[in-house]
Amino acid sequence: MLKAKPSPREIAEKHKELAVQAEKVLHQNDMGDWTRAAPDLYPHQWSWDSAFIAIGLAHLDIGRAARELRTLFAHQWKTGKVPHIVFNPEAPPESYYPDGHYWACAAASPYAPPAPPYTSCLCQPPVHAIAVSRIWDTAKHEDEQTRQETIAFLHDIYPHLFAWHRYLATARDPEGSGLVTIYHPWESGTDNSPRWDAPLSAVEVGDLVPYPRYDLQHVEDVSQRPTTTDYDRYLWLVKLIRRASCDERNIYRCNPFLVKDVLFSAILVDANEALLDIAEVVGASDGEWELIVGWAERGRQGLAACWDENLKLCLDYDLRAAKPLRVRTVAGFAPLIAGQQSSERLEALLGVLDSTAFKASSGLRWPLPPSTSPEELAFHPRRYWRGPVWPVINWLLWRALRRNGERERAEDLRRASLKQLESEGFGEYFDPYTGEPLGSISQSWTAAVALDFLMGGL
Ligand code: 9WN
Repeated sequence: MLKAKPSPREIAEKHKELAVQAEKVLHQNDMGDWTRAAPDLYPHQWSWDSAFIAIGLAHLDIGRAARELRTLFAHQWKTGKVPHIVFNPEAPPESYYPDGHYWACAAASPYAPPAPPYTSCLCQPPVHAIAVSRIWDTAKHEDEQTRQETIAFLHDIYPHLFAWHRYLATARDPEGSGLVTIYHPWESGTDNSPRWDAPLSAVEVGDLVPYPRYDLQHVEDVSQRPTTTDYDRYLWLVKLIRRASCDERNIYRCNPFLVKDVLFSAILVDANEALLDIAEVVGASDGEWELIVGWAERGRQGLAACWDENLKLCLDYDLRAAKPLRVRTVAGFAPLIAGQQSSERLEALLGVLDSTAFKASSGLRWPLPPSTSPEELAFHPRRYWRGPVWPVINWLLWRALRRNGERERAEDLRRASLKQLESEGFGEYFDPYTGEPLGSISQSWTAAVALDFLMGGL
């Protein structure tokens, strides 16, 4: 028997101090209309970070949450793309590299938004419509004026979200596979994951001028960040994308890194469902409604085709090498995030999540899934996306479990996440064995998901 769900007030009361601290982090990183991803390591506006941040802000100030996304979408490209970074012109020099000047060339594209501020020409997973629908859910419990203001926000943002999803369903999926193609590991949001080891190793780095690694100054131990070999490849890919004039067709034709990303694609399915909620409120046309439904269906079919019967997980697909990328990471749970798969597949996915390959791996500080399975050779407990636990991924899985009707499992995940955050604070990621916070401190999206965990997803 499930215990009665504690009310948001009871939860908030129990973890009052965590809520106070999370709010403090968001205030500290607040730039007025947008939020730095982190105070030192990431002094700019990152795309999917902002979506998670808006989800947290919705519990503090709905208007400010809406503004976070309005600011980001003010820099949307004419193609519909939402840039992965909007560079803060006031960021201290020597704080993050590659910086706005490095990307300035992107502004030369006829599709780029007015600059400065400069934007990168990459993108990140589309959590935005999910954030907007969460803002709307929260506003429903507020006074009439807040509700009306939020409805006005939904009307303003809907066409931007639609254009963003259409871009992903077309320019990023010319094959009509239902799966989104990424051009660079930074687009996956899980940059240094072993998911990208094989396609990255095929990237032959040419002439690169020496470049600074400011990121290494902001972590305690350089092993927490990507290696020089990885960074050389990241920067080389950026150079190639610039050389292709940031033009989609050129990139598609020439880029050595071209991968169908299952986590990105699954988030798009979830986001398309969320977009339907918004479309209903704003009274979108039947034509748009049908397109969105079609994108979600195609996404699910695409993910089903990436299922690996032995691993019982979903695998990314390397378009250049024409083969699946066989490594067990949290991205493999993509069908759970997309939802509505067969009960057989759901059971198989839950079995892997609960197994020693992930949550039940021996010696874990909390039963939370490491970003890469400890049973993989590439696993490393402290290196970035190669093993540490990421609260935003836990949030995505928590949401996915609830959407799949797995309320008890979802509750367990939420409880363990709250314990982790209460004990260790708002690190960027955490060592799965010692629990130690790693990477950046005072990471905005970690604080944001803590608030939403506390509010029980209301
Ligand atoms: C590159 C800001 C971002 C997150 C990504 C995370 C990390 C950047 C970096 O930080 O990526 O975009 O320099 O490592 O991997 O998911 O959006 O928090």
